[in-house]
Amino acid sequence: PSSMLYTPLEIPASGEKPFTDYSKWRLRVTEDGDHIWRYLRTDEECEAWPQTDYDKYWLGIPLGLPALPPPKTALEAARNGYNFYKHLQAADDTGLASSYVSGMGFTLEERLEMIRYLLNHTNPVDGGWGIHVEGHSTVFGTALNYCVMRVLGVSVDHPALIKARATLHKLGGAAGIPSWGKFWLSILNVYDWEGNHPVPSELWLLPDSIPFHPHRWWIHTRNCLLPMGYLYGIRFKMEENDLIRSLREELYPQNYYSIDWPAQRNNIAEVDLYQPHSRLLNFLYSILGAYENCVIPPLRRAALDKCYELVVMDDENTDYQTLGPVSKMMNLIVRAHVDGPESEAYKRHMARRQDFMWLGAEGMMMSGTNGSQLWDLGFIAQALVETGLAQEEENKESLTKVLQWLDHHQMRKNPRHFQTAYRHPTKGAWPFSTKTQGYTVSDCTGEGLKAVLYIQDYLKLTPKLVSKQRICDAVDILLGMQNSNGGFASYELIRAPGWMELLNPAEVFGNIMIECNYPECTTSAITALSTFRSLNPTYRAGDIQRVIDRAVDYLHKSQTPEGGWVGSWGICFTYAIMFALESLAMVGETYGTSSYSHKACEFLIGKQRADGGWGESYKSCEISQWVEHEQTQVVQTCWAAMALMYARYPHPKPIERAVRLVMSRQNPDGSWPQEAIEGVFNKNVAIAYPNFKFSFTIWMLGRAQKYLAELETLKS
Ligand code: LAN
Repeated sequence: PSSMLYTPLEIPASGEKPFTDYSKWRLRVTEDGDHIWRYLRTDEECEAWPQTDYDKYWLGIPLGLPALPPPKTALEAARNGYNFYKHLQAADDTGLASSYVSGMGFTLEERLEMIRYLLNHTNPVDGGWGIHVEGHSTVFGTALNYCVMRVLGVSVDHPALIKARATLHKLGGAAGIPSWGKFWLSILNVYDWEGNHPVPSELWLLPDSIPFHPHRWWIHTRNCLLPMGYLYGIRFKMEENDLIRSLREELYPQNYYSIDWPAQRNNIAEVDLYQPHSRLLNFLYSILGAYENCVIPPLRRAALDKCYELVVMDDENTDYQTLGPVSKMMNLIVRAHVDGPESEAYKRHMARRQDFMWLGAEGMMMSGTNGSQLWDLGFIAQALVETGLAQEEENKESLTKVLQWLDHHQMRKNPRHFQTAYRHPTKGAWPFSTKTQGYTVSDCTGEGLKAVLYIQDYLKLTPKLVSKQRICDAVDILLGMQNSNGGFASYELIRAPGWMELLNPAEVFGNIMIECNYPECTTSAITALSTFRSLNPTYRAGDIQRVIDRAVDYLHKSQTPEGGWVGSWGICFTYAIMFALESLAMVGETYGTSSYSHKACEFLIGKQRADGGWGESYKSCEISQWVEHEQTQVVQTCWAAMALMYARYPHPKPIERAVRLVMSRQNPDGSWPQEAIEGVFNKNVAIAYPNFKFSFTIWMLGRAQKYLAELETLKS
């Protein structure tokens, strides 16, 4: 409603300094592992709830920790690293009242810090925004973030917006925004629905057995296209108000009211285009476009009802977090429209939105998930055990907390709406973030399982919290996630044929229509199975052997002619090679024994830089070819060195040089500075994993200490 219009704000030209008092922000970590940033208003509140080290760290406030004794060895550097990282381990605040911030809209402080985040991430050259923080300016990034700034209360003549607008117009204006942008602008009523290709909700009424039924699509794609189908079907749009009318003038170089909207459906700005439509898709769009002119009302109604039902099921399965932030905000609109702003659903959605809002030193952003809790814990747990740091008395308490967390967040049953919501089983699995979100991910289950086994079985110092039965549940889930050609996908089995990719409508994302196999996911799954088998040699031993054999076969076949593997979730070859070589080593294939491993090591060695490190750009992921980064990257140097060690690379020099590089970048307090972005998704979008600079450094350095010593003894 128009009453939702925010008051205009006076915003400084630069976002360098915080717009709110950073000493008043607190990260609340609930018993269920949710992360919620709160702004305390009074001094009494601040006194009663002092800022923790992890609050300060993420806010960019110096912790003032003393310099640690300068490390002389790799292990000492790893120990210093964990000494620091431990300060960021959160404690549950089971004591605090679980009252949710449930105002409508955003608080003033949140608005200010979101504005500041966007100001801090404009492209320094042209003032636009890209599809991710390191990308070039696009119409998608610039038009959407421009709208966000305006909605939040930034005035039309703010210097940053003047510059962004000029860039947007130079790129042709918002008319050429890619399809998901067309969708959001239409929702906001600053783009005509006629300018969108149809999003047919009727697809959901097809028999489930049809090869292209939407339940067979990759889960993120279908969970977004589902509420999109609903909102397109009813042509939902925001009520017109002064801001909307003004945006219609600001976003376009031409007169909004004279735009030929149907002609915009295929108008995608050159700078944005990553994956052009296939001819098949354009052909289907012409049929669907004709159908939109003569929809059969009862059929549309039935389709919309089915979409709504599925939206509700996803809301209820995830306690209103939904699968991810994009589907979440779309579901929220559907529920607001159908259930109304007074409904419980609406209120829960508002409350749950907080789980996705993250405050960093540069302001407030929305994250790609409600955190990366399991993922980060899984790696650091294994790192501590493998390096021996876990056995050190001072880390015992911290490790016990890790195990408790892993125990709490294993899913114990299948989702409430299970087959009806087309869900993959969850019993026994671990999610990427928390069990409330509750989606099985193959590699998260693998890393979660390994972490539990490492702590419970390799160390004798902790109670066994996760029972044998639950461990076996995790094994069962993993065994059930292998695809017919031996690989593992992300959330589910591959449910549709490969040609479905021809229907990718999103222009800015690659590989999103169906699940596919990933070397990374495959490795996490089979290394977990193998770790399990070494401790429990009798349980489903035959199945485990078969799964591992087929997975290794998949890895052999997916190696590129140059010797690498293409990574899909981290950047890029460096990331995937680390995983693949871990898998191969597990079945005895190393540098000395396997041509696959040998070739991969040589490939990596060929990329080592003069300073001893590695650096690969996110652009590798876009084109599936190695692209060098301008700078050496600590995290990638660790991945590469880990890969060489998995492969039992026989020459110490390259590993020693990597160790020196990583140690040279360590701060006196044990931490490492943030460098370039680490992760990626859908080929074209980079995403941050800020804890990798701790887990992989500690892990690599600790392993290297042992590995280099071993090589030394072998030599003598
Ligand atoms: C993630 C993050 C983790 C990642 C790994 C576990 C590393 C991977 O091996 C499997 C896939 C998974 C779980 C993954 C899938 C896609 C996610 C959820 C993300 C990259 C984080 C954000 C992204 C999601 C699609 C972002 C929402 C944006 C849309 C455009 C839909």
